[in-house]
Amino acid sequence: MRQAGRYMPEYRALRQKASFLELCRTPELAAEVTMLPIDLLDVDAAIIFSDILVILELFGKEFDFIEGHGPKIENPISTPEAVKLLEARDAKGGLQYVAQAIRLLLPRLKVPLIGFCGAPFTIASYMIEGGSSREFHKTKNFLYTHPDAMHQLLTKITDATIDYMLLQQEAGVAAIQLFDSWAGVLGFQAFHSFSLRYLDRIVRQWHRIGKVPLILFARKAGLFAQDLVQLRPSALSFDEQTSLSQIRMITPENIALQGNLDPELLYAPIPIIQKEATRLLQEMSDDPGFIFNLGHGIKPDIPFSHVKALVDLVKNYRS
Ligand code: 1CP
Repeated sequence: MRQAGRYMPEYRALRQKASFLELCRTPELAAEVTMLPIDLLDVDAAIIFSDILVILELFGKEFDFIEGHGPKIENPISTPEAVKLLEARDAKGGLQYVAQAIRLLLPRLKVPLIGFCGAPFTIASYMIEGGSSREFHKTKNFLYTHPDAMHQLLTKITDATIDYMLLQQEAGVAAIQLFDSWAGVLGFQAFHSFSLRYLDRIVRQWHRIGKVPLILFARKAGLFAQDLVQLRPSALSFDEQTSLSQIRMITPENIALQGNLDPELLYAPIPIIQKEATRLLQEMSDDPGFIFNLGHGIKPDIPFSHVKALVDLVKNYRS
């Protein structure tokens, strides 16, 4: 959940020297940033420093991160013809730098390393919008107007995603988290057709070829919890809009539940952070399959000391 990032002075110092994409594409630097939360916060697992959008490289799509603005993707998809022309190269060819960063990290880490990628609907939405969006008008227009082309696009992304997950598995990650950050913007029918169906394909395929656990995170998708549980990933991760103890009632014991403290809480004074985090820990204290996490990423202007106080509290908590 963006453990590393601009809220860390050490990360900001590295960013003075290199752009975000340079950090991602240079294995030694990506490894260095991955280590920051381990060394400075002492968290129980590392997540490889990268971004869900690097998979666009496999499709030959140029993109960049604009300071203060977010991602910008060249030639966004707007026609079925553009989908037909899309072809992905092998992850081995295009994303070898991620595998190299993973390999550099394994001997340095005493905690498990998590790999990750974006889920097909979320990646498709960036390809169509050309960047961040609040309303996803272009994506929704495209999927309703050209459902066949949307399915073709999602199929191509699904295949590339599985290939990329395998690359990370072979490089040695201990688990893989799949981020469907924007599935929650879809209506009931559209969610089932354009997000869930492809998550299902990935989870089924992973049951066959995956050797490491798959953690599925779907943001603002608590309403669809039942459907997500039925996919049977190793773990499900939710944002702060849901109650994990309620979701546990419909989730078999062998599926871990991860989440879901509101990252906005980290702006509050430390005693309040401690009180709210303790509440979540107590809510889930009888649950051996609970993994404490935030509901999503840490904002750049959150004080580092607040994050550190939260990690210390969780690590010292005894029910
Ligand atoms: O912290 C870590 O070391 C993990 C690395 C990580 C992860 C897991 C980053 C680094 N990004 C992500 C996932 C990611 N990226 C998601 C899924 C999680 C979520 O829902 O928050 C998404 C949607 C993105 C796309 C993205 N990356 C955006 C756009 C968000 C939007 O509103 O559309 C932006 C701005 C980024 C940049 C980014 N990615 C990561 C960092 C540290 C940063 C900031 C880069 C910087 O300016 O230095």
